[in-house]
Amino acid sequence: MKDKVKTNMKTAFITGITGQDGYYLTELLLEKGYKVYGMIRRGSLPTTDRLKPFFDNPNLVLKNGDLADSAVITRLIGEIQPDEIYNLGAMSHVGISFEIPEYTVDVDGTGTLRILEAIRHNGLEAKTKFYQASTSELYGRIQETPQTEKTPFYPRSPYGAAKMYAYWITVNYRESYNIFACNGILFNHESPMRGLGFVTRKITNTVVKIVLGKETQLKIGNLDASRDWGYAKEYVEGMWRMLQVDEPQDYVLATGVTQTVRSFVESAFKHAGITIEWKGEKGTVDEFGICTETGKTLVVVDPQFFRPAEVELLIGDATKAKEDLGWSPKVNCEELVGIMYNADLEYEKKRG
Ligand code: NAP
Ligand code: G4F
Repeated sequence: MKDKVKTNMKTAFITGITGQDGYYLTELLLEKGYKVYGMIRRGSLPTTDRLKPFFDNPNLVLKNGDLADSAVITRLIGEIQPDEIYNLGAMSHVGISFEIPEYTVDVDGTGTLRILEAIRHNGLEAKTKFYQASTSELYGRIQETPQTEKTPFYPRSPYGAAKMYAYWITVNYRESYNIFACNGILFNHESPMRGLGFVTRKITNTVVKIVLGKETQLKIGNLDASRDWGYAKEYVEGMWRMLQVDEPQDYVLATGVTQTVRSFVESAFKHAGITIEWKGEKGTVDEFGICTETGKTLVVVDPQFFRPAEVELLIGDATKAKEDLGWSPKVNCEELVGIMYNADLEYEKKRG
C-alpha cells in the first residue's frame, strides 16, 4: 500500500519557489500530496526564508540552479521527470526592469524557452505539463476594459516585453510539439509574503512602522495608478487548476475590481485608525497626505518611484477561469489590506 501511494504521488518542479507565489504553491502542492522540487539560487544570505515552515517535510527537495543556465535546467528536468512544471521564476519588479533590461529578458523571456527546450530534450512532451507565470503587465497601455484572454497586448516595460516573448513561446510550443503548456495571465496578487519592494507591501509595512514609531513618512510614486489586486493564496489554486483540465489553455485570473494606489494608502492608514487628507496639487510631486487629527505629513510623493512608462489601469475579467476551472476569488481588496496590515503588525512587533 505504501509503495502504491508513492507510485501515485505526483511530482512538481517549481522555479521561483523562494518567492511569494512559490511559498503558497509549495504549501498547496504539499497539502495535495505532491513531491515538490524547487530550484533555488545561491545568495550571500539565505534565500529560502519563506520556505522555513516546510523544511521538515521530506516531500520538499531544493536544488541549486538559475533560469539563465540551460545546462542545469535540462539536467534537473531530466533527473526529476516532473509531471508538472510551474515556471514562477523571474526578475519580477517592473520598475527595476528599466534598469536591468537585458538581464530581465534573459531570465523572464529566454528562461522560459530554456525550460520548454529542456522538456523536449528529455523527451517529456507527452508527460510534463507546463505552467507559465504570465501577467496583466502584457496589457500595458490597455486596448479594452476589462481585459480578457482576447484583449491585445501592449507591454509598457522591459519586464512586460520579456513576458510577452515568454507568453508566445509557451503558446508556440503547445501548438508545435503538443506540450500541455498554459499561460496564467495573473493580475496583481498580494499577501503578507509579498516582497517589500512592491507597492502594497511597502504601504502596509511602512504604515505599521509609522504607528510603531520606527518611520515618520511613507514615500510613494504614482498615486493614481489603478490595479486589480487579489490575494495570492487564492491565485496559486488557479494555477494548479489550469494543469488539471483536459485541454491546455490560457486563463486570466483577476478579481474584476480595480483600486488606485491612493485608495490603498488611505485604506492601510484606516486600519491604523488614521484618516489621510490629501493636500497640494493632485497628481504632482507637490501632493502630500496629512493626518487629519494631528496635521502631521505622513505621505509624500517621491519621483524616484516614477517609471519611464507607466501602466495606468488594469482590471481583469476572469469569466473563463470561473466557467472552465470553477475558480473565483473570495478575498476583496479591503480584506486584503487588513490581512497584510495585521501580519505586518505582528512581524514588526517581533522584530522590535
Ligand atoms: P517574487 O516574489 O519576486 O519571486 C520571484 C522568484 O523568482 C524568486 O523565487 C526569485 O528567486 C526567482 N528568480 C529571480 N531570478 C531568477 C533567476 N535568474 N533564476 C531562477 N529564479 C529566479 O515574484 P512572485 O510575486 O512570487 O511572482 C511569481 C511569478 O509570477 C513571477 O514570474 C512574476 O513575474 C509573475 N507574476 C506575478 C504577479 C504578482 O502580482 N505577484 C502577477 C503576474 C505575474 P530569489 O528569491 O533567489 O530572488
Ligand atoms: O506593486 P508594483 O510594483 O506592481 P506592478 O508594477 O503592477 O507589477 C506587479 O504586478 C504585475 C502584474 O500586473 C506582475 F507581473 C509583476 O511581476 C509585479 O508583481 O506597482 C504597482 C503600481 C505601479 O503603477 C507603480 O508605479 O504602484 C505604483 N507605485 C507607486 N508608488 C509604486 C510605488 N510601485 C512601487 N513598487 N513602489 C512605489 O513606491
